Amino acid sequence: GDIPQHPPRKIPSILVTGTPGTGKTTTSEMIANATGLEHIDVGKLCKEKNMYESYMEDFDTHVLDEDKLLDELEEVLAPGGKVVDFHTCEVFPERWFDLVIVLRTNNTVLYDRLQTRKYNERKVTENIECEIMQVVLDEAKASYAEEIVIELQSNSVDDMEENVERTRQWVEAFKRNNA
Ligand code: DAT
Repeated sequence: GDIPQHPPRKIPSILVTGTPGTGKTTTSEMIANATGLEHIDVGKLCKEKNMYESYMEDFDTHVLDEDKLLDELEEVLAPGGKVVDFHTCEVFPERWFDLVIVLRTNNTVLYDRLQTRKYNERKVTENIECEIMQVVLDEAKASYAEEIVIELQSNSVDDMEENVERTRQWVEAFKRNNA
């Protein structure tokens, strides 16, 4: 018989991804407030539960313990109703998400945001290059069905508010269609 694609969900789960500084956490928090979905900040969770295998000093970056993270999130994501934010998306199973939002920010705006964060110069450059090369967008397109991946500009507060409102409407439609 047919293999079910994912368990039927009445309430969707959304992944918000993008290069660091594009606005994932801020936007996800606003989506959670607007929709009642629960915000899961994966970066914060990794820090709190120390889900790292090692640390790369040159890149000022921790290497993720993916197995530990996936085990932790599997139960949390099972019932749906989550807005998950993380800077990479290829680690997650496709079945977890009904919508994948990739936030995009132009170089100069992103540069300023990363400077403000006191990232070292190498980390700033890495992330700007990642954004220019649209690494996360390509990753999302390679990892999820084309029709559930959307790219949204996140350069201004107006952009952010529009993105949140658009997502709120999408969640309402999903709930109506799956009631
Ligand atoms: P991320 O979670 O992708 O690393 P963030 O939500 O922490 O990004 O945002 C980084 C900073 O930039 C934070 O001070 C909020 C600001 N910001 C994010 N998106 C924005 C937008 N669309 N317009 C204006 N400021 C934004």
